[in-house]
Amino acid sequence: MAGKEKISHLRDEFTSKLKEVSTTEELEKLRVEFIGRKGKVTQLLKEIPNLPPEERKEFGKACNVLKAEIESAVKEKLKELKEKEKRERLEKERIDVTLPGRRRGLGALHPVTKTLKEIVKIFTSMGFTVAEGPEIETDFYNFEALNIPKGHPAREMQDTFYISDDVVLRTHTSPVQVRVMEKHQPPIQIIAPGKVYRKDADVTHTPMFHQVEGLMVDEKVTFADLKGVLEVFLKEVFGSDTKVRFRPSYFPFTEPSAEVDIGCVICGGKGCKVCKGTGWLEILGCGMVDPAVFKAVEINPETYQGFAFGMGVERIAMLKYGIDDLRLFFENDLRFLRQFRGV
Ligand code: 2NM
Repeated sequence: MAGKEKISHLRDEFTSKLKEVSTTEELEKLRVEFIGRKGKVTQLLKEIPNLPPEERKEFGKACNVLKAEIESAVKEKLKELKEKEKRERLEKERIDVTLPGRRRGLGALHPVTKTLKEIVKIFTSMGFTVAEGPEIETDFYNFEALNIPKGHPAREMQDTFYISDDVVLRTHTSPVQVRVMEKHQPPIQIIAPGKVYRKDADVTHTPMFHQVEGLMVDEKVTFADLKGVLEVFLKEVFGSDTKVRFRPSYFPFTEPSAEVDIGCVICGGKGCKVCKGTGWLEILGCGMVDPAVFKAVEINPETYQGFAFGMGVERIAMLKYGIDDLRLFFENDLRFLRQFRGV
């Protein structure tokens, strides 16, 4: 084949192959195939010495023209392909900014938290202030100052977690009230909500539960004040029709002491499994602060009287929401907890 024909043949071959190229990688392969170091055009240039001398110049020139044409065609095509690839990439990465965002599922307060907050709200609306204190207490604040000396049966009754001989996990929130009375002279009107710990675990007892205790101390505070405050409280929590009764009882830190029952919220007083056929539910304990407690905190019992009360939050939450198994509060099963959204 004559030199000129070879050149035009190569040009046609390149042109038709270029049409098939659709990626930058393919284009680079094609460039190497024609004008790379061992490429077809480069190969032609190497044949120059074999040509008759008069043809060499023209043939060399034609080869260089073809090489230059290929170079510029490759450059042109590269630009085109890069733009095309960029367009495709942008299309793939496109996001619809008008799409609505993914909504976060709304959480719910735990039923114990809800109940605790409601109890606190009722008492603060009656003028009580929230007081807090340590969950790890000394024997003095948890027992001694509350008229529960060593050897007193209430110590064994309360199944205490001991950290050392003298340090315990508080078994009630009364030590908070002892600390307040020790620091402040009356008038005192506080509630102490929080976690308490007792060493028992069965179907109706957990080693940690929540309590709210209350304390009001002033001149001339009477049992009638105690009755009034607790009746208002119980009618707020369980409804204004709720029946309330006071039964004599015993606590080391109050005298006289009473337990308070409400008419059964399950059967309405007819008698059922929850109230064990009595029509009444025990809901809290209370009494007039024993003079021995006042003496321990240097408040003069001749001048001041006070009432105190205490209740378990989990028990109130169970009755309020009709929950029959205490363990549900501690399993954190979302199917249970989600039912308290918006309640
Ligand atoms: C109860 C029942 C009766 C009580 C007594 C005191 C204090 F510190 F003033 F002595 N705080 N809480 C008390 C009284 C608690 O819980 C069932």
